[in-house]
Amino acid sequence: MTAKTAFVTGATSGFGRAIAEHLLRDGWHVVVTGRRTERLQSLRDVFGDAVHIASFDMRDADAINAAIAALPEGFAHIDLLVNNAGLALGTSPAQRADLVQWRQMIDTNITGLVTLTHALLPRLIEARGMIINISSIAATYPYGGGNVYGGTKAFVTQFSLGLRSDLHGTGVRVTSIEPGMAETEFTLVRTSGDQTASDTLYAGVTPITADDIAEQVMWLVKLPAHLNINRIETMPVNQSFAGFQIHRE
Ligand code: NDP
Ligand code: 8X3
Repeated sequence: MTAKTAFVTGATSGFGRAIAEHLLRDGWHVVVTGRRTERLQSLRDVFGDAVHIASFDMRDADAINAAIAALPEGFAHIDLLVNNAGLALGTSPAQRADLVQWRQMIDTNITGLVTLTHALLPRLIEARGMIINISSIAATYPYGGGNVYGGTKAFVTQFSLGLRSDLHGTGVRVTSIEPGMAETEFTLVRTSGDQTASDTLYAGVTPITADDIAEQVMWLVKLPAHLNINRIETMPVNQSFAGFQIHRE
């Protein structure tokens, strides 16, 4: 049987790398993307010809389209798109936030994601395939300093539901995965490389792991073709909700 092909963005680290590895171990062909090409090469070193490296910046539409146009035979028919690449930058309240960081989150998490999805939709429809978008609990639950990051993830969740509507009748399935606190390089990136801040955030917690999310992806891809899981929201047991804040005059 011909191997199925997945396109996994942000496969250099965290969820994306774990998702790529789980799919590869299950016999899939995987197009892996990210800016740090040497990390993508390390996947190819382990999994060989089942891996196609497409190194580009999600903010560069021309590079996205060129990478898709250059997909070799054996990787051109896409059965699964995992829109995972993304980031949070900064934890400051809106009134002290950096506009450059805000724009980078929007350009990556929203504009890059929709550009890539738009380009791959014809292939996904032809394959009666599946789209898995990595959103976040930040899409639903606001928190101080989450401002634009939460806004980008609310977009990802709502875009996922909208895609389901538009793709009605095509057989293409769409799921929004919405994880809570997970230990990856996410906080290191968010804090511009502050390892202490990252270690402090996860101290005394058993966070979600990248493998936990990869296992959700594997569960989704093995479901019978007549089922669509719209959203999966997951938190570590150590994480839950806090109340509203009241400012008293
Ligand atoms: P990591 O920082 O470990 O991984 C992020 C991935 O995104 C990397 O592979 C990175 O690749 C890629 N990426 C970021 N910016 C770009 C860009 N401009 N162009 C191409 N690739 C890019 O974090 P996670 O694995 O945690 O994050 C994966 C997704 O999960 C993100 O969308 C994040 O918002 C979401 N998420 C994370 C949670 C968490 O607590 N960790 C919880 C909920 C959702 P490279 O830098 O090599 O380009
Ligand atoms: C990452 C989870 O709660 O840090 O999307 O925003 S959170």
